[in-house]
Amino acid sequence: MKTTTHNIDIITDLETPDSESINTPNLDLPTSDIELRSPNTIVHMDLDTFFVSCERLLEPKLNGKPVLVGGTSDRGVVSACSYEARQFGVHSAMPMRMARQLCPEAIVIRGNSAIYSKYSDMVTDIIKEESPVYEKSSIDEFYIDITGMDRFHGSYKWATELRQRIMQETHLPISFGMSTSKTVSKVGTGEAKPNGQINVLRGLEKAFLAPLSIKKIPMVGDKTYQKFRSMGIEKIQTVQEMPLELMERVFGKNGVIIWKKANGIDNSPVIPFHERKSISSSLTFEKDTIDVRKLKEILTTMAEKLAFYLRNGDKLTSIVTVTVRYSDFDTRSRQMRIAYTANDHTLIATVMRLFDQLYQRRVMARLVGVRFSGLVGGGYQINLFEDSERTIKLYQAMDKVRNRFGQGAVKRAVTMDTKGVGQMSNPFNGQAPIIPAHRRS
Ligand code: TTP
Ligand code: MG
Ligand code: MG
Repeated sequence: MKTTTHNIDIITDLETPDSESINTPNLDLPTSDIELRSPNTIVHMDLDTFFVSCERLLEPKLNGKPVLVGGTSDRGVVSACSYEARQFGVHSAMPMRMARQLCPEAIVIRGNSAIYSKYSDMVTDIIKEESPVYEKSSIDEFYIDITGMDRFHGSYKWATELRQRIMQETHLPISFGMSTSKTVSKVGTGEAKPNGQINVLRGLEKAFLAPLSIKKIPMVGDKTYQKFRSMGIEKIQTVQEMPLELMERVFGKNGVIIWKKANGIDNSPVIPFHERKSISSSLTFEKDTIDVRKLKEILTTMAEKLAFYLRNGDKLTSIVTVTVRYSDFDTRSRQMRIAYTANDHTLIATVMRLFDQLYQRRVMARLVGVRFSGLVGGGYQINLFEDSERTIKLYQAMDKVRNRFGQGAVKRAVTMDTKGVGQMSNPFNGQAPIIPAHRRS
């Protein structure tokens, strides 16, 4: 079957895309300039032990107890853990087997992602209603730009009231950090947790960060942390005092960014969250077809590739849409809301289900397409609690091979002979940004 057009697009909901202003943090200013030129007020909010808190709403007996949500088999991993469990050294993404050994009295729950998505939406609705500009950066966290609000209303008072409203209406504990930048506010939220709030005043960013562990800087992962430790560095203050050139020599480009973050320099804008932002793929056939097996293979390939892009871009989707255009141009779409995921097996199964419901007319098809929308960022590669450690490692290994040798390097058996779904450049990693900034900071 020959194909004529293949499209992959990132829907941005922008009438006039402004690729210049996208997601390109302007970090080039010295601190003193930033302090003068950055009157931004940014709030970062993150729900406390989110999945566990949802479970506690449904079962109050879990309050005050060590609780783990995650894969319940021995090979599963911990998605969320209560503070009572953290005291035993348990943390997210730890193999469940190890967590159980560390904290044998923990109550382990398999979880229900549909419920977490529902609560995530409830919190989002409140923030949407109250906030001038907000970005949903993962299933349970938000950045809100309230620059200029001081003139009308105390910004700290505003953030405090918003937090109270969220807690009263959803009964979920949430913490926030407020400062002049996203980085400092996010670190602030971490310090305020559990169940707290913090305001880092302008000019005090460096002093606030100085005594904290370098682990607290967003983007310092395990590997980078170990490298710092091998250099004898533990506190952010030491990084603040290091020459920028040294950081660049040791850590490359990332070293410069880490150094700037450590110094509280971060001008990156809050990028408004849009429900409809999406990634999609469609294919118009040169010759219309009625070959259901072939159509399914193409849709599987599309879902697989789009899911790979989501994972590579650290995104999760919550709405799947399948479109079929018949030879008479009659175009039908069907969509389904699902719990946030970036997993091939969930997404392919959903696409197949939608296609089966949709392709009822049994007449020639001219085009098929898949769209993933309702995207959010995830601070982790794969977040589904039902994933076993093995599945997560499998996806990570597959993605690694794809990143090295190209997307065609690893394929599911059913898609092996699918041709015509062309190679696509990675829409999240290339220059083209996923969400254009609607405003400049
Ligand atoms: P986080 O906000 O990172 O963690 P948390 O809300 O459980 O705890 P904290 O009070 O420290 O914010 O993640 C939000 C939810 O996302 C978390 O409850 C479960 C899920 N998650 C995963 O599924 N896998 C992961 O690796 C992480 C980090 C989170
Ligand atoms: Mg959280
Ligand atoms: Mg979070």
